[in-house]
Amino acid sequence: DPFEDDPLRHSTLKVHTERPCNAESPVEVLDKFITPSEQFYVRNHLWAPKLDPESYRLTIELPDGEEVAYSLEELKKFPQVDVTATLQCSGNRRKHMTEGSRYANGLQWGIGAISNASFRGVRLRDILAHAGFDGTAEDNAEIKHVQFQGAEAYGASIPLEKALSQYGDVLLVHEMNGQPLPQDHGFPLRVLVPGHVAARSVKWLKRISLAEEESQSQWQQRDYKCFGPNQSGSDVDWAAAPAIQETPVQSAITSVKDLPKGERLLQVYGLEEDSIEVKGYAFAGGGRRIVRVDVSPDDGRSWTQAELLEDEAAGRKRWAWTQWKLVVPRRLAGANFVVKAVDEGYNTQPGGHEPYYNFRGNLTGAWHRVPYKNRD
Ligand code: MTE
Ligand code: MO
Repeated sequence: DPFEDDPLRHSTLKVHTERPCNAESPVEVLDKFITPSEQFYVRNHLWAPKLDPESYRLTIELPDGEEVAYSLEELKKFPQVDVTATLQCSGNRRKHMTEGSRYANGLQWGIGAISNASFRGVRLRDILAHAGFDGTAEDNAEIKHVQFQGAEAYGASIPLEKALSQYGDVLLVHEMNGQPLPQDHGFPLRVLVPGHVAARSVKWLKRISLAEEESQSQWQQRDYKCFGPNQSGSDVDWAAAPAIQETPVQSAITSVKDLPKGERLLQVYGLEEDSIEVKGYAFAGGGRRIVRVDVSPDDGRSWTQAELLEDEAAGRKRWAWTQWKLVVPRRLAGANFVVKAVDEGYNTQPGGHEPYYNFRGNLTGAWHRVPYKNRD
């Protein structure tokens, strides 16, 4: 039984499948800036390897085939870097694409295949330089990708440019929220590729290779790609679409609640009236900041701007989600609340799912609608 060493999981995780473990963060923690590690979503394609930190070795394969191996102790001697980053599965909100359009293949995730944590580790570029791979992406024109191999069979790759960038913050992490990485999140070492789809942040990292080609794994070559709304798995040229790396703008409503007397809205309208508090998250890939969150209390007829909550995020770019909040008078509420966010490139989200339907249900990002009453 390959799953016999899988860890116990927190009872509040919303489990989609147990073997392999695929579980969402519970909605109660999605409106906290830092997700507690035991409630961080889990996305495993296979089992969760139980690795011995003493005998653990990371192997780096250089372009000429030479291999350099590092123990955990050796890796921890490099400068330690903290990065606060959101990981989002490519399938986050796939359920909404299915509901808003047609069935999209894969786990029917709600809004919880996303979480945010502080990570500590060493810069990949430092380790590569130490292993003998120095210089810029331009200096190494024939090498285009950094491939990562996990201890089970999972593999993925990222462009060399991201790996070597001073501003890329690609880390080999051994701590999450101030503790050693939990087993489900890649103990003893995982890659953190902030701003990219979480599929590239390979857990239980065993091997790094510098190559001309992307990873040949199905997770690089097939699963995490998007096609047109009319295309299906039987008629696409897989090689024609690029593997997902940076991700588009995302936002979701995590709660809509009537405020109790005493916390109702006073200041804006001059009198106390029944009010509703709406909260949620917004996130953009590529290190792009969220600059605005628009919320509609009436299905998109009228809009108002949510307050973007303050936080402390480490990193050379904005790798973390932004939490937001809004209080609106109840008299403005229609059947549904709606949210959409805008990033610093003025990118925003599509109004509906149909034009963005893709048969794999990747990168669902249409406006998130939540009924005011009867919310599940
Ligand atoms: N790494 C390995 N070795 N095995 C995996 O199954 N899943 C990937 C990525 N890295 C995976 C992996 C996917 S698709 C996602 S969304 C993230 O890990 C999930 O990370 P998490 O479980 O820490 O939230
Ligand atoms: Mo994922």
